[in-house]
Order: sequence, then structure tokens, then C-alpha cells
Amino acid sequence: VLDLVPLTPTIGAEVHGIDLARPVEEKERSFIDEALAEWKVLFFRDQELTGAQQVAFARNFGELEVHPFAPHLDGLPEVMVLDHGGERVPEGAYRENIWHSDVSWRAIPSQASVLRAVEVPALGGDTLWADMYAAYEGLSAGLRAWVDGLRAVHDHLPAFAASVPPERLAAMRAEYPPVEHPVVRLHSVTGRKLLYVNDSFTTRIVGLSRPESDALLRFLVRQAATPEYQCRFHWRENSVAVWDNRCTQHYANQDYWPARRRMERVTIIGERPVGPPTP
Ligand SMILES: O=C(O)CCC(=O)C(=O)O
Ligand SMILES: [Fe+2]
Repeated sequence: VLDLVPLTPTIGAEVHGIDLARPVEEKERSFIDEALAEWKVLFFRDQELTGAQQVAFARNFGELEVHPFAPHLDGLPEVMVLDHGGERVPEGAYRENIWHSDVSWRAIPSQASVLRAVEVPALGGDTLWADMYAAYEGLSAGLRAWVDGLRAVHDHLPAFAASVPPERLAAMRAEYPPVEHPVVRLHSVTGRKLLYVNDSFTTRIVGLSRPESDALLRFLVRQAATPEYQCRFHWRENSVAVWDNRCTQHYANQDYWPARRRMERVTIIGERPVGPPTP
């Protein structure tokens, strides 16, 4: 029987009583939909899944994304591979250890992701998620009213510059130029407002001077790093996390070097972010 155990008062819940390898029944799908809307990230333990089964599970929630740059499984372009280990993280390199919302540099960022742990270090390698509704609601009324009407530029270049050769980076930039999104986003399912700027990919607030933009952005992106807004998950092999990529940000802790950690992710396509109506 389906059962849910929250990890914190607002974000993160472990779900028991479902085998993700089997076709999902309608009542299970609506349970997951409702739980995800409320808890923003769901965790499932002991899910032995092939890549194809992970793809089939994720398809229940929408069309799947193929990441334009990341490595994937042979013959399964929807299964992105995150495999780190052996080497110490090079200075400035991006190992998902900066707070972010996945591919916010796309005009249509992801709706949700299904991430499975394939190989985990004996210690460390936890992932943290932040509740970006709570981050928005934690701002003062005066600041909320101001940021409600702002837009910001998102760009993959600063995050990937240190780990991608310059020629390749130029091609990526040409194919995915910077995009603009509202600083405050309305969630299409819950209708709630959330803070939609992140430390990895948001580069500028539109209409402000450079120093104004830098100062405000630094303040806003730091909200995801507030412990009160977070949950933290310790992985075991075959643990699965499903997160709503609209109202959460995440951070993969890189504390396990020189051990290896391998994850596989299937991602569901989202929609163009929409801001609150102008008053
Ligand atoms: O490896 C992780 O725990 C999360 C990595 C990440 O940022 C992602 O899968 O989007
Ligand atoms: Fe990510």
C-alpha cells in the first residue's frame, strides 16, 4: 500500500509501496502527482530499474527531454549519465555543486527529473533540494512586490566555461543563446509564486545597472542555500529521486572524492516560465 513519510515540514517525502519497474497504475500516478505538488521532491528506495524502465516510468508524467550536451546511455538518449569520481574537481569546474534548477538556460526548462543512483560512495555524495516557494515567501513584502515584476537572463556559459573546450562552448552558445525568464514564476499546477533565479545559470537582472544587478542577484540566489528551505537526501544504490524542477533547486554535494558516484537521470519537458500578472 502506498505510504508517504515527509522529511521536513515543507520539502521532501519518502514514498513506500510502489515498484517503479512495473507499469504505473492510474491511482499510483495521481498519488505521485499530488505528492509531488505538495512535497516538491519524492524519494523511493530499492528501485532496481533498467534504463528502459526508468524511461517508461518517467513517460507517465510527460514528454521526455534529451539533454543537448550531457553524456547518455548507448541507444537511450533520454537517459543522461552523471559519473564523477577518481579526479578531484578541477578549479571552477561544474559538478552540479552550485545551486540550480536544471537547464533554466533553455527557453523551455525541465518540468521534472527522475534521478537514480547506480553507484554511490560509502560516505557522502548527498544531494540537497531547496523549496523555492518558501524562498520567495521568506522575502519581505516590499522586496516581493519589487521582484514580482522583474525578469532575468539565464545562460549556461558561466557554469560550463571551465569544463568545456572553447570551440565546443562557442557552438553551444550559438545553439543555446541566453534566455530571459521572470524572476518570480507562477507554478502552473499549484498557482503559487516561487523565486526563479539560480546561482549556476542566472547572470543578470534586466533593466538594472551591472552593480545593482550583481548585488540583488547575489542576495536572491543565496536564498536557496538557506537551511530552513532545504531537505537533504542520503543515497543508496537504487534510490530514486523525482523532483519538480520548477519550484525547487538542487545541489549535489562533492564531498566524496576520490570515490566514484554514478547517477542516471531521465527528464520531463516543461513549459515556458510565466510570471505573476502585472498589477
Ligand atoms: O547528482 C546529483 O545528485 C544531482 C545532479 C544534478 O544536478 C542533476 O541530476 O540534475
Ligand atoms: Fe541538476
